[in-house]
Formats: sequence, C-alpha cells, structure tokens
Amino acid sequence: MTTHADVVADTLRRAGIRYVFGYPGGQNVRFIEALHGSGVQFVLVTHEASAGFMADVYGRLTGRPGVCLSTLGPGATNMTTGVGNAWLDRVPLLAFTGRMGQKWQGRTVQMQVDHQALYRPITKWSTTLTAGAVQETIARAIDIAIAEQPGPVHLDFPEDLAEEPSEESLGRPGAVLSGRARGATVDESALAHIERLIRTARYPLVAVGLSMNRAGVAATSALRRFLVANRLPVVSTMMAKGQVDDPSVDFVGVLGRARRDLVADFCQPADLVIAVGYDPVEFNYEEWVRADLPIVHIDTVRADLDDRHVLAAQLVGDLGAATERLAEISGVTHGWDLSALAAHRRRLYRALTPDWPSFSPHHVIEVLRRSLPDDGLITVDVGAHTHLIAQLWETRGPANLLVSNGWSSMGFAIPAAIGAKLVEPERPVVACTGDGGLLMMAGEISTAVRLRLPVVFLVFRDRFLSLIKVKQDRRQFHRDGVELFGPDLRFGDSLFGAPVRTVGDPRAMEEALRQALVADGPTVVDATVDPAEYDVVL
Ligand SMILES: Cc1ncc(C[n+]2csc(CCOP(=O)(O)OP(=O)(O)O)c2C)c(N)n1
Repeated sequence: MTTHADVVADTLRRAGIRYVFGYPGGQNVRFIEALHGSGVQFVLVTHEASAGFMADVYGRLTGRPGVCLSTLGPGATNMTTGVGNAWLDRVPLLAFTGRMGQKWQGRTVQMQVDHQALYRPITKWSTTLTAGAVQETIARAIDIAIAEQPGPVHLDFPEDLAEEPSEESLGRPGAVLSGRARGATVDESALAHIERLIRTARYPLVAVGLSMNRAGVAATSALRRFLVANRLPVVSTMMAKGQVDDPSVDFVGVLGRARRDLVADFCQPADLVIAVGYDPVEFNYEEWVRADLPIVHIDTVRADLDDRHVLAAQLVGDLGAATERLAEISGVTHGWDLSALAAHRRRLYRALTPDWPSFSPHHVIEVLRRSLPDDGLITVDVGAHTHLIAQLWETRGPANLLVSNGWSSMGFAIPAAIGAKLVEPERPVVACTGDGGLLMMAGEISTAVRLRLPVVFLVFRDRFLSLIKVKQDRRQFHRDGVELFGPDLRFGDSLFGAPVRTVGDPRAMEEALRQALVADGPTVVDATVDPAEYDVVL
C-alpha cells in the first residue's frame, strides 16, 4: 500500500532533496517511516529552530529547497525561528508541520494552533496537503520556494492524511522540480542608461549584496571582470563579501560593520552608487547612501527606497545576464585615487587589530585564518564577534562564509555548520559563535557527535553578550542582563563526548585547531578572550 507519506517522500527524493531535518511528534511518525530507506534521510536535531537553520544552509549550498519538519503547536512555533531565517536571508525551504487529523480542524485540541496564521508572515506560501494533490502541491511549493526571491513554503501535513492510502502513482512525470524560475533577458534601454550614468560619473562606487550569492559562479566572475577592467572601488554587505574581497578587486570594505566609519570615509566622494544584487534586508540604502547620491539598482526585484533618495535607474531581472552585460563595459574613466585605497585598507586593518596585550577576538580570527585551508567554510553567529569577522575575515571565495544577516539570528552558526558539513563533507567546516550563541544551541553539539561529523565549534568565550554590553557601556547604562557567567566557570573537558580544548593564547589555539581539523569527530575550541577591544574596534 502506498500512503500519502510515501508520496511525499518519493516527491522529495525526485526533486533531488537528500535530507529532512527535524524533531518529531506523534503526528509525524508515518512520514518519518516513509523516509526510511527512501533515499531521503531524516536527521534528528535537538531543537526545531536548528532544523530550520540546517534546512536553510542546505538550500543555500545546493540551490534546492532545504526541508525541515516539526510537530504541531510548540514544535511549529519553535521551528519558526529557523524558517524566518530562510525568509529574510532569501533561501528556498519547505517546512512541514504535523497536524491533528482533519476531523479536529477548528476544534479545541491539545497543542493545536492555527499553523497557517503562524507561518503566513514568514513564508511565500502556507498550505495544507490534501488527498490526490500531494505531488502537485509539493511541486508547486518547490517552484514557489526557488523562484526569485527564494524563500520558505509551509506545508501542513495532517496525521490521518499521512496514514491513508494514496491514489497518486509514485514517480508520476511532471510533478518534479521544474527548475529555477529565471528570466534571462536584459532591459536594453535601462542597461544603456546605466552605462551612460557610469561613464559620466566622476566617482562611481559599486555596492554588492546578497542576491549575487544566488547568481552562480559565472556571475561572480563577470562582476569581477567588470570591476577589474574599470578599476572601480567596491563595497559589500557581510553576506556578499566573498563575491568581492579578492586581491584582484579594489575592495573598500563591508558596510555597516566594524569601523564602518572608515569605510564610509573612503566612500565619501562617491557621486553614483551602482548596486549589484543589493538586497537592503542586510543594510538599507538609507543607512549609508546620502539622499542626493543617485543609485543604480540592479537586482532580481525592484528597489526598496524612500522617496527622498534618487533612484537613477534600475535593472530588474536575471543577475547572470545583467553581470555578463556589465562585464562588456570597459574603459570607464573616473577620479578615484586608488593608491589612497591601499592606504585605506592598511588603516582599516590596523584599526581592527589594535595592539592589545590580552588574547582578544581579533587574535582568534587571525589564528583561524592562518589555520583554515582556502576551501574551508565558516559559519558565523550574531554578536560583537560577527562585526569583527565581517570586516577582518578574508573569505577567499563566494561560498566560504555563511551567516544569518537578513534575519540576524543568534544560534545560527552551530546548526548551520552541521548542515554545511552534511552537504559538503570534504570541506573543513568551522562554526564561529559567541558564548551566548553556544548556550542557545549547545544541544546540537550532541547532534554532531551522533552523526560523527568532524565540525569545529569555535567559541569566542568572553563571558558576556558583548554586543549588547558595548551598547550599554556607550550609554553609561548598568551592565544588567548581559553577563552570562562568572570568570571561574569551566566548560570541562568534553561536551556530549566532543573534546573541549580551552585555549587562552594564539599558540595554544593554533595547536588546538590543528588537531581539531584532522579529528574524525567534532571538537569544541573554547577560546577564552578579553572582550575589551570591542570598545574600540566596533
Ligand atoms: C535569537 C536572538 N536573540 C537576541 C538577539 C540580540 N542579540 C544580538 S547580538 C547579541 C549578543 C550575542 O552574545 P554572544 O553570543 O555571547 O556574542 P558576543 O556579542 O559576545 O560576541 C544579542 C543578545 C539576536 N540577534 N538573536
């Protein structure tokens, strides 16, 4: 007998999906049983938010929707934090929630809330699977999830439907991925107008954003050709950094992060902003572009800009096609002093690496960079350490740094690293997290132990929610609610069986990383740092 749950499992497999990350309730057991042996592996996590984060990373790295699963009510609410990440970081994802049988709809029932109302604000579509339309609904959900801008779709899966026999035949043609929905044409008149604007500007500045991460390697290289041929200075958001922080490119720095004032100083003369794949969800135009400074917006969706700002032109559509055409523009003359750019980069580096006597966050970042191979991938949590990593870390490639920045959720890095290691087992993967982020997601270290995943969990252990402490200190407020634990707290030698290596200086950290990067299971590198430098580097 083929159940509706079998049909779901088969449809996911045929869409090329290999994992469902989740935390079950009684309502999901038939679905999990259907996944058994189906080619789609169920990965148990320790909190549903992690299931969403892992599915998000699966979506980022593969371009196919990541899939997560929870039970109803509290499982569904827990999972929203991870699903929201895919919503604001623009990642294709399918979120399945179990539900009571159809006869209980609208009744007062233990654990039951309105899942559609819960998921509507953080998904592109929220619906319920129904008999006879399972393959069609999932195929549509996948198309919606991957269409620009990508995002999550929520699918409620009633318990009785999962159990019932289905009339749908497995592997029915036409019910699988129909491919990424992308237009490949370029609006010629907008492009010609943009080229005129670039050629007449005296100080054209390029800004790159996270949509470029979805445009593929050919688009990255076309963008770089355009930048190199014309020697145009470029800024980026944190998520897009890997697109352009390359020695071949005139990279100024990351917007809105550590020592943003120095980046802004260099950009001061700009008289045109050419924004490529710039998604304001990471950092609004209004936060850094003067109202009189014209903006050219090239993205998959229209610009979100207030009326005081000048949108000089916009080119909306496929970024692969747009960047290819930009790469044809050469011989742009401008007034930027590129020797001043080299001096600016040195000044920025010095400002981010103050001569500090104690073991400090920037030392941790430098040791990690020296220790991690070029193809290494880091996932980054949210906190003071994030600001410093954003500006200081050399990414050495577009898909080497994963962070939650549209959603900006603490707790991302640990599950994200687990998801990344499952998708790309050959690459070294390091999760960089504050101690606050660690405490939120510590349970997932047991997931890495169970799956025997050699992930390095690098903790910036500074005892505080430093980003919030810095904000309190600057306003001379009390340091209430930001101290996580006292100086004497010890992590112990292992966490759920993963060795913990506590380090307090660069040499010890280098040695700990050397061992962790060749280990056959997870390691926690517990870097005890002095957060004092955050007062000057942020
Ligand atoms: C889920 C969530 N809760 C709260 C915040 C607000 N927040 C941003 S950074 C931060 C402090 C992070 O502390 P920690 O993980 O120790 O990193 P640190 O700032 O010390 O580097 C907080 C509370 C958030 N972004 N996400």
